Amino acid sequence: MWRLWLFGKNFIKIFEAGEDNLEMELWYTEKQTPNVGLTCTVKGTLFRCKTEYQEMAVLDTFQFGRMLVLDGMVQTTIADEFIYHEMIVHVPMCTHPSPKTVVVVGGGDGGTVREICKYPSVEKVILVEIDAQVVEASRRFFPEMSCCLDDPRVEIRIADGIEYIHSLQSFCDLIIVDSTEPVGPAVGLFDTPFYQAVFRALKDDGILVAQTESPFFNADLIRSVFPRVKTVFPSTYFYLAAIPTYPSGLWSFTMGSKKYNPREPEGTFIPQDTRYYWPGIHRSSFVLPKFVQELVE
Ligand code: AG3
Repeated sequence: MWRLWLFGKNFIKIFEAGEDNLEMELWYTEKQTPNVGLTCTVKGTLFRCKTEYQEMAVLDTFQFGRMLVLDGMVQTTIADEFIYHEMIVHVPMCTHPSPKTVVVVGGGDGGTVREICKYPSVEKVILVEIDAQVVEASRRFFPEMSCCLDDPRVEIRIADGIEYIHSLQSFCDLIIVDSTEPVGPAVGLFDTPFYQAVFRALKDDGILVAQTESPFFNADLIRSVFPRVKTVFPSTYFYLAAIPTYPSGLWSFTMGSKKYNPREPEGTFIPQDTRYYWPGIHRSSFVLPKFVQELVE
């Protein structure tokens, strides 16, 4: 026997009437491409709503724990968020000798901010998230990720990241674009005018890092985005991480740098409480399979 309990409009929880197994299986599928999906059994839907910008769901999955889904796309899960957040943060942070001011565009879940806050050199972190409800949901359902949002160095701005970056000049050491896929309000985050604004917003030795999707499924995006960053920054780099819940599991990051070379990182502080990142992974993440190398040549 199973029972569905409804709390208010959105909060659905499933309780087992018996002692052990649920008799009914619930599955969630992200259609990653028209022909491929990621499918997980779910314990239940913890939260679901339509925000001003997107449709949001927080699912409790058996395999990956709590999962944040925006417009049907898995953004992050308790089980594998550490890989993405460590790699989008520590690779640029350890490349720079002493990053003090960091701006995060997107990243309302707070996972990226949590990793940045590990650095004693950091004086100011500005999180620019367009959707206040993502931040609220993360505070409520993902305390593991949102835990540093109240760090005194962190300022949260609910605003359009593109407009905000355009307002800055020689302001920060690092800009991290922790965005959703290039749909809706995020489209402009993958375009040349935005990268030009990022260049102006950075100090003379500043660094840009952006998540740039799967080399396997999003080759066209990488083939167009990488040259855009390259026309704006004196040096451009491309690196990879293995993230189980993202399409194809192989994920990419693009770095634009004014001065520092990530292959010769200059950071003196190396975070120790990581589970994916370490100096060996830092170096090896720039070693690309041939088919990926071809995308960025
Ligand atoms: N942002 C990138 C997630 C993209 C996943 N794509 C997909 N599931 N089709 C992650 C934000 C985490 N802070």
